Amino acid sequence: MAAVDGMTTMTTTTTEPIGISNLPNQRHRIASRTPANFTLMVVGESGTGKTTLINTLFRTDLAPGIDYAQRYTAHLDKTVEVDVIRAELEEKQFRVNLTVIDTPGFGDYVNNRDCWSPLVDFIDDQHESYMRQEQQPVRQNIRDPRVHACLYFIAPTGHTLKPLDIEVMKRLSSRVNLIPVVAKADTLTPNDLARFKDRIRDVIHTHSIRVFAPPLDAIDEASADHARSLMASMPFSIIGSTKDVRTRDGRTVRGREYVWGVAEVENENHCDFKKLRSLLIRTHMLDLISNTEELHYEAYRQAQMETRKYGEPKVKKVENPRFKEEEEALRRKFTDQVKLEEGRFRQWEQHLIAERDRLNKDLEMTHGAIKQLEAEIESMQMSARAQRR
Ligand SMILES: Nc1nc2c(ncn2[C@@H]2O[C@H](COP(=O)(O)OP(=O)(O)OP(=O)(O)O)[C@@H](O)[C@H]2O)c(=O)[nH]1
Ligand SMILES: [Mg+2]
Repeated sequence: MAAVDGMTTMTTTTTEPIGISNLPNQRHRIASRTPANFTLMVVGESGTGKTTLINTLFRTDLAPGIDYAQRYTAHLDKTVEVDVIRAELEEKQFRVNLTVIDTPGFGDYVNNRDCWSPLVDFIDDQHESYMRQEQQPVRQNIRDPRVHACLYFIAPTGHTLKPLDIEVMKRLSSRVNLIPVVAKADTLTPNDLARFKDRIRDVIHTHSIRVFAPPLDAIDEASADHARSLMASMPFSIIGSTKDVRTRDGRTVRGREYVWGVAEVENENHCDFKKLRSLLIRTHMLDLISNTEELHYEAYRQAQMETRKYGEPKVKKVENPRFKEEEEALRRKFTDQVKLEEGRFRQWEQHLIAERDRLNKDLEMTHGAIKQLEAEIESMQMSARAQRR
């Protein structure tokens, strides 16, 4: 028995168990009664295969037996706006309301400054929406829009992380469970991929980017081992494909076909897709949910509570930096156009003045000529009159 701050902690050593070891089963039953909400977001440079991976996840055994083609038809064109895909999954009485958020790729612009801003705002807005709902008197139908996991797609350059990746990952990792993935693993040789992963891990460590790590204090040794093996593979290399192809040994698999063979999505020697799926869906979905609740949402809530009064609406940032840049460019273009038009107007004005002067001079000359003619006529008339007399 030990006393801590006036509280008494007791350790019972009776042979009769009190039943707390049954808690995991209770959790099982609770979980099967109310469906869990799970939201996954994909983020990364343009063309790294985000949309393809979502389709790959949807069409493999994420939900066997359900035809998702109707619910979500594959479209592999450039994603231009945030796309929200919803699905209800059910397996052995467990129900999960899954939401996948596909975002447009960034990095297409010459100046990519602040390109992370819409992504960060999106995640904050979901926290805000949940917080506002929590503050309402009636909270039965509360909808949880918070993002539980964010897959960050790293382009398979084989070098290291780009400064833009570091910047975006830093900002995301303070708000959401960040899971970095090396996209298009089939484009790198196994050695290059291993070296690339090492370098990424180094950069992540050097810049103190907090990526999601499954808890290692699991109940049993096997789960702890599994968590450790998942961590060792981070960042997960992935291959996305929506097509079934035939391997040389006659199997039909989801993969990408090359002249020298097939890169298989679900082959652990080819990529870590299975590990990633396991982390997201099979083994660590609840950890991702509770980490969001306890760490990221709590940090958001605290920061907001410190800066505004209870129930006060959030001050909306009016402008997005990229829109601001566009606005400035438009304003510059407008000013240039006005200057050009003004110049043209001035030239035209000067031309008109010169023309007016010329015409005035003409008029003066004509006037002078008329005056002279009149004088001549008068003198002629005078001389005629004098002759008549
Ligand atoms: N080699 C290879 N190509 C891939 C892989 N995944 C996707 N692709 C190809 O890469 C191209 C772009 O894929 P998308 O899924 O549209 O990329 P995205 O990241 O959604 O692109 P944005 O929406 O523009 O940001 C397509 O031609 C895909 O077929 C992969 O794992 N390996
Ligand atoms: Mg896309």
